[in-house]
Amino acid sequence: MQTVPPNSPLATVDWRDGSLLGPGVQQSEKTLGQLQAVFSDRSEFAAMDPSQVVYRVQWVPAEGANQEGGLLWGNTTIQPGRVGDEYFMTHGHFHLKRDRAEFYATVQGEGMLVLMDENRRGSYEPMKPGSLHYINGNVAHRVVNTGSSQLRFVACWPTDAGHDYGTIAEEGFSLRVLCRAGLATVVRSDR
Ligand code: S6P
Ligand code: ZN
Repeated sequence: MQTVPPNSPLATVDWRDGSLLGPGVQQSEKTLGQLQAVFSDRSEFAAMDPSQVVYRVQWVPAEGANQEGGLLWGNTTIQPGRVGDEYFMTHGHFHLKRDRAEFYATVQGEGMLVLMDENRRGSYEPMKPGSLHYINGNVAHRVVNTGSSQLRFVACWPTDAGHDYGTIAEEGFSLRVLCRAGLATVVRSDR
């Protein structure tokens, strides 16, 4: 009988921090300067270094670009920090294909997953190591690092979901997470 050789796994996840290793792994980073549209305190923002990295993303495509029915796996690492009272956070987005859902699971740190539907109804879920979050389709999502260390989470989402950043850049989220008397506090932020 002939033995059958195995295929190689897509990549390796280091479960200590969620990071990915492998030839197909891609990465990007967002600096403070690229997040000008999202922080509310413009004068505090202007005094900060725009080249400072706020978060890094890794992902690995399992199928070709925009493949309907395919999935992507990735992770995000958000640095601790604030612009004035507002914690460092991701830009946040709707999916371009609005009905595409997503999973997030927290590996390290603490934070908030901020959600908003297309009628600007907002909600949020605390993130801590092990917390699993399901993001429905048609819901914008952003992660805020409310802790004093890195916040790291893994994610799985449809290959053809895409990102609509423009709607968030123009209209913002309806909730903001601010540090008030040392505590992470969620406030309404309607435009
Ligand atoms: C992709 C998924 C994440 C984010 C990442 C950065 O659908 O939600 O990988 O891309 O957390 O956030 P943002 O808002 O800059 O894409
Ligand atoms: Zn997403």
